[in-house]
Amino acid sequence: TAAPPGIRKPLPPRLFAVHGTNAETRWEALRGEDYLTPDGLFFVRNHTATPLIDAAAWRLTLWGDALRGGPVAFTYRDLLGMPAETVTAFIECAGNGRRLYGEQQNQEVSGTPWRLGAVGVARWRGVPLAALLDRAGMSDRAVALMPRGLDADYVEAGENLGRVRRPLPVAKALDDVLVAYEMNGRPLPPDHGHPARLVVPGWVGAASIKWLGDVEVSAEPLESPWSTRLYRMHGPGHPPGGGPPLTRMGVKSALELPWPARLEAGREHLLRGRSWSGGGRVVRAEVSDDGGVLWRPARLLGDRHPHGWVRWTFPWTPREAGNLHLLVRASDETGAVQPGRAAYNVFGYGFDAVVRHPVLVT
Ligand code: MTE
Ligand code: MO
Repeated sequence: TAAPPGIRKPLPPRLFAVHGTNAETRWEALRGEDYLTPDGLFFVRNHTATPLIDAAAWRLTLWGDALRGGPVAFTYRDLLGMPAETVTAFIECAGNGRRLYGEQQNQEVSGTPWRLGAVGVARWRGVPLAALLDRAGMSDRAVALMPRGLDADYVEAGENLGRVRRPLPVAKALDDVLVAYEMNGRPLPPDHGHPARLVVPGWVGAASIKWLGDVEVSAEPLESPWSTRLYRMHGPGHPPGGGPPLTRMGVKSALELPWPARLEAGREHLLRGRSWSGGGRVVRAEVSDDGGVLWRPARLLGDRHPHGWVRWTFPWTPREAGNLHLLVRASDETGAVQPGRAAYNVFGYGFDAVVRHPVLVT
């Protein structure tokens, strides 16, 4: 089935300078789409406006007291000339599902009220950050990196927090972080970080800095508001000042249905959906239509990338008209299972509970 009309992003960002974008994918638009989220349906989360950067004039500078020599700048051509790697990975906002703290747990949280559409899977191609650090001469003294975007300073409630930047542990950088210049086989679109962005597989989206301009390589720990205040769990049950900086995303599932969905009674519907986890491959997805008493397994489809999602189908015949909820519960290869309730925190990060998808059976 084709996506319903009017849900693709209608105009390219060249025509508008949008000051802060929170555009989430509609899950029903993914129905009939392939494994990857098409660029035009991929959610966008910008703190300010999408900068338009000329790739030919762009430089990525590595600098800091943990380089053996001075700063090293890479051009776009330099990147294209280095050995490339490809990774299929989701990017997901830490606050994806935030709205469900209110809708489902009756808890008030602050931040962009995403439902479940602040996630997408793409095939990213670029150069491992490890290769750039190696060329720049990172010394053994390095303990922290600070990748920073070229977009404008972010001003929140009158306070200038500076350019979007978040410390990245050296171990993760050396493991699987990519400096990506392609998304789904084409140069990165402006909204997704052209000419180059980080892709930090499995971790909160905020780690995947777009419009990457420089990376500080430091012998001392580094911090920014995106690590000290934002992207930590605050509130009752969490340490004063917040828990540790958020890294890996939990397990989640979504149905490729409108919210609420309308389905006809007395005939079989082939439900489709996707489940994913920052902890590793999803190995099981189960569906319940009776509030979570009886769970039946969904059929997992082929493609399963460790940092991507798994698609599944579930044939379902609603018996009679009325309102009900469809529930999906997934587990990943580490044994993590979606809980019945997500852990409350003031900013509403990490909503990983089983979602009650409202359905009107007609
Ligand atoms: N990088 C920069 N430079 N500026 C930003 O506003 N937003 C971050 C991250 N990288 C952001 C950024 C957040 S919070 C998320 S969730 C992801 O980018 C979103 O990536 P996408 O817009 O490509 O979906
Ligand atoms: Mo985000």
